[in-house]
Amino acid sequence: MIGIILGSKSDLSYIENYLSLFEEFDIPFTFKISSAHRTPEETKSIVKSMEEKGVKVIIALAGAAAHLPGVIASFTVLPVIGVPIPSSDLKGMDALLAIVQMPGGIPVATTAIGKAGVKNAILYSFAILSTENESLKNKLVKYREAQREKVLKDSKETEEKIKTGNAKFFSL
Ligand code: RP5
Repeated sequence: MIGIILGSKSDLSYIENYLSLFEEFDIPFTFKISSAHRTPEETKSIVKSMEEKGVKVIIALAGAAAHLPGVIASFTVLPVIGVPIPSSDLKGMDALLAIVQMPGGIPVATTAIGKAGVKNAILYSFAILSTENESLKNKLVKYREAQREKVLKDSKETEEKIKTGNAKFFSL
């Protein structure tokens, strides 16, 4: 259902920790490394093959002059989410601007730079699928609820910890 393409093996460390989200949400995914400038023809075949296999959203990670998401979007009308990777000396600002500044007509959604961007790209792809999948929508709601509970728990625990000595701490 979700296709992932990395511009280079050097981008792998940014997504490794989040691949478990596919298991957690029970969403099938496929994965390839393909470069827009080193393997342009293979990139096109991969996109076409993803379309044939029923992929609904493509997530593309790319750093530096990050043209991969735009090139992918040139081959398909499927939603493409580009994640700027901070792999260059410009720490992802180059990739962010390259991905976000797509000329009008060939849309590419853009996330934050790096790991937060990768995590959100995956969750956003689930959100797209959830518009036609009630059970997935419920899972996303539960995922948000767990984050809310964690913040409340963190606040309570931290409050207890900092109430030390004779400080005039007051609880809300
Ligand atoms: C981009 O250039 C890749 O997405 C990677 O982030 C960056 C550097 O690639 P390598 O030279 O490490 O393969 O194409």
